[in-house]
Amino acid sequence: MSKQPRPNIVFIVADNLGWGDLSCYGGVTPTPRIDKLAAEGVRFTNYTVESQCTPTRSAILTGRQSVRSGTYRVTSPGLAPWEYTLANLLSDAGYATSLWGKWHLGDVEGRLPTDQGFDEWWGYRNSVDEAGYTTYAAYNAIAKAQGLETPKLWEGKRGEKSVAVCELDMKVRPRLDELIVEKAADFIRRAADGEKPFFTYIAFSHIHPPERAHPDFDQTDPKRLGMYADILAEVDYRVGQLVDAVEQAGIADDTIIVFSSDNAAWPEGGFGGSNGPWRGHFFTPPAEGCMRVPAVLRCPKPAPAGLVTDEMFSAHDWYKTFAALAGAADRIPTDRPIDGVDASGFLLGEAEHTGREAILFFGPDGSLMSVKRGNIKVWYYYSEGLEQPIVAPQFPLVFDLGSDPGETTPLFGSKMDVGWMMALVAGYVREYRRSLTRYPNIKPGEEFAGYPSPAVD
Ligand SMILES: [Ca+2]
Repeated sequence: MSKQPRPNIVFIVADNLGWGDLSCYGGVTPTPRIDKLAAEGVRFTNYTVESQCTPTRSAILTGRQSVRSGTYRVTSPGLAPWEYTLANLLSDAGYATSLWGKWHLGDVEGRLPTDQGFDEWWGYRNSVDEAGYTTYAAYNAIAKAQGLETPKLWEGKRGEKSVAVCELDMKVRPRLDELIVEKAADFIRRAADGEKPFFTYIAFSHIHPPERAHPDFDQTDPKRLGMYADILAEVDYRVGQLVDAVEQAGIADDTIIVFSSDNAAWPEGGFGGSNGPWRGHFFTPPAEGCMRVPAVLRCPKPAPAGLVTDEMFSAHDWYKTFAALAGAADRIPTDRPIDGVDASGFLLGEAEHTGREAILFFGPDGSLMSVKRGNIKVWYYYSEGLEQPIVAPQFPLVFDLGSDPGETTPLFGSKMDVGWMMALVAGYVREYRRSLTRYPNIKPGEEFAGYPSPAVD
């Protein structure tokens, strides 16, 4: 029985989980709960994110390329309060909203989750890197001498100042996702009893270094040999706990559950992970292994079940899609470029395509690194690793992902008859560049107040 005409949204995002990590994507560590979610819903095999944590989270919450918002790298000061986040939009449409776990879109008052449309939050302002700071005697000595605030976990409610609740350190690290899921499940239970539909954004700390396995998963199964596999097993279990919370609250028929990742794994870093058959990793933009990650979701019936699709879909597309599913498409701002498409028809089984035909991929320096349209992929810039520069080839590199998923053989050098492919994707580049004359990109940290209205131009 449907209490709500509008669906609840449980949006779970893992940190640095690769395309090939889940068993439903061919991974070797079993992830039965996530696989079941996919089997009951949709599994995207061609889901694209941005190059790092902050950019993808910015894209999810604004529907915009992060380069437009000045959030194209992890050191960004975060989203300008002017941005109208998915939480703002759904909140204005009558949703209860909450965020649990990682934020990473601004660490100062005025740019925290409760300043950006969330009713409540609990988690950390930046990245879990900071959990490792206090393991250094030197850091502790400097923090003490200079009166620096050590990394903290925070909580806040809309209209109130966020407060630090405890240290973010390696003692709490193994239990972080247990705590995140406890808080999120409690919210789901409370919201299920409330009058409003809800949107909850649950950002796991796994699988981002510094890592430490939870005691319940730390070499507790003889089939698992290492920490990455132990943590993957935990990620799966935590997703299961959230699915159970939804089902036990009796709202499964009214609730969309999404599980995805924010960026690729970094197996070359020595810790583990798999980006499947795709070339490269977290630090090799714009290789496919850097931008393509898992995304599965389950929509209320009669949406498709067990659909595996190679339709293009991107982090930017949740915004318009959720707005449409919430019946709030009229709240999508018209005073700024929104790059996402509305794929609600596809998710409900009413349309054959998502509506996304191409994706522009920007690097951590804000440069337009590549365009992908179906299996045609064109690189304008690339990097071969964390310690390598971003360079421009003499000619753009053209790949056919259908024949060459590993992007091993640029076609121009071998065939030379691919100019039409370059011309085809150049149209999307021109369209983006044209938008900049009317809507220049916001600079990182800029106190942006809005674009002049057309009448003023
Ligand atoms: Ca990440």
